[in-house]
Amino acid sequence: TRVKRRQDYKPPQFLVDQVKLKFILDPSDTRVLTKLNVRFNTTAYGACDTSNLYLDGDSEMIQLVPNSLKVDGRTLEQGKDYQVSKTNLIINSMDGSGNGVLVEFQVSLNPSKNTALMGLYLSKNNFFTQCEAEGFRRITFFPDRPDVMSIYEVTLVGSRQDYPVLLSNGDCVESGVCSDEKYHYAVYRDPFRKPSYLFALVAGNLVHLEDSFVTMSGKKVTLRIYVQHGNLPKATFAMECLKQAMKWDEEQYGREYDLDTFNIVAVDDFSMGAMENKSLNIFNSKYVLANPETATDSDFEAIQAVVAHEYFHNWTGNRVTLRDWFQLSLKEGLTVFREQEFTADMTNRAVKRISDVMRLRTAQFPQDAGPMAHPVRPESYIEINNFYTVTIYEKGAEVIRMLRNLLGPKGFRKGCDLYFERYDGMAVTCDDWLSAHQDANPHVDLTQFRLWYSQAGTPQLSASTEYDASKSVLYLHLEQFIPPTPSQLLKEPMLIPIKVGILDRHGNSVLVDTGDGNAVETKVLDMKEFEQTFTFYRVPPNSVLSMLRGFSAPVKFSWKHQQSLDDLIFLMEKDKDEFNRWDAAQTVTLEYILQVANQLLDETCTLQQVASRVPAPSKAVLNAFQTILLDESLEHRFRSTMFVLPSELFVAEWMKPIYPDAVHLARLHLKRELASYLKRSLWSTFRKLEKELEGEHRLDSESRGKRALKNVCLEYLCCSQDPDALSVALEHFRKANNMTDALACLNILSAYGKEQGEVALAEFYRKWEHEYLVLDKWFRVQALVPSKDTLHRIQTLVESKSFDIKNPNNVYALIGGYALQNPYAFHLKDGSGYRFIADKILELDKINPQVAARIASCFTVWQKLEPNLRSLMQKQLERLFLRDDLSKDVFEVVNKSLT
Ligand code: DPP
Ligand code: ZN
Repeated sequence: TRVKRRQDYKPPQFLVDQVKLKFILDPSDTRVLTKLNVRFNTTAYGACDTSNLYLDGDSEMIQLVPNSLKVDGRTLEQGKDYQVSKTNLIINSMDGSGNGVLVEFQVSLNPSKNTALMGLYLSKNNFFTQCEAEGFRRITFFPDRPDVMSIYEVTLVGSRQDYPVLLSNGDCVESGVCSDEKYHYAVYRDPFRKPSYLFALVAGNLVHLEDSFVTMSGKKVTLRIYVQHGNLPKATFAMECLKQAMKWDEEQYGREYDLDTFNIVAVDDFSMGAMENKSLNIFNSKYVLANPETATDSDFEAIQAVVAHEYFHNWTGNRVTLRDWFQLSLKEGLTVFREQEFTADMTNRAVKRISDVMRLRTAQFPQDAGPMAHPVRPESYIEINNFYTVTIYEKGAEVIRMLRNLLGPKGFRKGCDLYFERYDGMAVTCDDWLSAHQDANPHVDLTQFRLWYSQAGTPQLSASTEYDASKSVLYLHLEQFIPPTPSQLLKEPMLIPIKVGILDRHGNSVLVDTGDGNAVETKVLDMKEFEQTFTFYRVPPNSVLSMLRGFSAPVKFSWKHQQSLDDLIFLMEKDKDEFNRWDAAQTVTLEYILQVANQLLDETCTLQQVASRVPAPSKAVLNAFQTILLDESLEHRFRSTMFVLPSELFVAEWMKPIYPDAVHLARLHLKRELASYLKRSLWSTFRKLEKELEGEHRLDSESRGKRALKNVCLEYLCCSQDPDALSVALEHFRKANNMTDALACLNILSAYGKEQGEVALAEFYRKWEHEYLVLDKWFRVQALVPSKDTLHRIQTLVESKSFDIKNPNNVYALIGGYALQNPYAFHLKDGSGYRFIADKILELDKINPQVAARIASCFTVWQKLEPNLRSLMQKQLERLFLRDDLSKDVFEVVNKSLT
């Protein structure tokens, strides 16, 4: 298996100016007539007599139709003029002068067999494509790399009855009925040059919602969302989001949409979230379809984010695209950042920031500390599909955020403007992105900042202070350490922007005065060395530092000498920075959970025994939570977020080795302690909010916040299995008029109520049996039941008629939920959880390697586990490794995990 390296990049030998494709659509034998105008790349290589043309093509998917290959009209002979291998088509002795040459051929393919959902495939008898990253080579032979950009003209021919809708990128320039009147056709032209990964087609029996948007220069754009029959009313929310996103990108970045139509198509079978194909976005239906009966508040928020994300790609990804796949974060990190800012503007900035950081800490930090750790711009890969990661996306977005903080909003905008102006229509690199910002901001030196792109691993930042009372001076000593990661043992110090504030004992802001004559409420310290001391002047005694406000850098921060509980509680209650109030609560609870977990290790004990064995959480902490719960001046949503304890996955990051059961018990113990101390306030808050929410369902952000807090209260009330609380939850479940409440109750009941959980699950199933997206939630709820019996439940469910292992959403919900998000149920002492998942990975690998590899990432943690689990997991990895029929995708994960 070949490793691809960034350093080996070479420009393409041949360019393709024009692509003409004609699809004759048939479920089992689709024909693709391909015409390519190619030309030797003399700019990069100079002219030569002749050169071989290599076209990528996956021969397992596509067959070249015999005698169809012509060059400039001359039919070529296989073996003599060209060869076809497993991975490409090589045409010998092509003109190397740089003049255009016409290459024509026909391929046949079988979309109905395409379970990998990469290339052209069928979903519910409709045709869809997914080409990013390397799916186009499963449609036709082509130099399938993002730096080959072409103008496309696409003709679709298909049955009028089966495929009334025919779509591709760009504008429809012609359509009509074929001479055989059973068929019709449509011709699309996309005026923008694009890489093959942005090609798309859709053909099927779909309906659409239509709207329009007038751009800032007054151009009217037709917007359409295509869905299956019956789903139209569920598309209206996504349409609103699309218009919001279009407007926001004009206002914030001056970016206008550039074609007359913009289409979104929803599909149930899709390996990822969505895809930004030029003017024809294809979406996993769960990020399009929503109404309050079937979708939760979080679903609505996810739809808003994903619709915006894909739309924003039109500039960050499509107009300016990637030179090679090592640059993936150039479009993804930037687009995630844009989407996060958009969402923050549309909803609640602090809460959005908190939820993004939760995700980073729960998913990205472990990745950055494990065998799959890679820099934001990776140096090598075996399978690029494995690099659509939280590091490329979420850490990539953090890097952009730091850059903007470094340059200031104006400087950042100047850099972005220059980037768009300079590189429009080009395929570029992360270095180009930085050079645009450097050139637009000559007063800032970005040299050291570049390390964020090349060094993997989460920097660890530790701090201590010294106070000189006689001078009112506070010294802050900082140290950074970047842990070794695969193939990167020694690291250079990074530029870490640290936003700090100072509070006096009463909670008033103290101006941060570093002696530069500019004392302000918050200041960004640029940490550049391994060790560095910062001095603050005019600091009153007993002041408290508020570090890393807004999470100004993606680092693991800690105090050398643990911060006192008093200080943490003080920050929780008084910090001016809402993010840091939440973070102080996280630190307080994390430390307690760790303390308990480290005391339990692998002792098997009940929660009652835990309670009698470990110190109770401090009254001061419990009171602080009480104060927050009852503080009406705080937004509901923020209060509910304060009660989300650090996830088991995040807690495990801090435990060496990891005892998953101890983490689970310790966390649940704290939850129950909080619940019992706050019982009365939880009830009163719950009742109050329940009243306020009575009547018609509302989707505004205040109502969403109320629901979130109400359901958090209910969860705490039920976590000790109090029968009264559980019956309220069941009643609440039954009368819920929206999915947010129904699902929250279902989660609570299945986690904490034995019989009530079963009853609710059965009722839910009967009600929603025929709603595909809702059933997916039903699977996930069961995958997440924190019980040692969950495995049996999953084993039954995967065999049930409702579960389809070919459907990625089903797999992510049930198998992924279990293996990746439910440590307590997954880590079974006899290794049966691991064995089951390894079996499923092998089964999935034959169906959809990309999905299989994502599931396989649950094994990357093995070296950090306690010895028994560690060796059980290792066995399953070795079992996988010994197979000689693994896909590149799964092989890469397994191989890296074992080295
Ligand atoms: N480029 C897609 C995204 O929007 C993934 N294929 O992230
Ligand atoms: Zn994206």
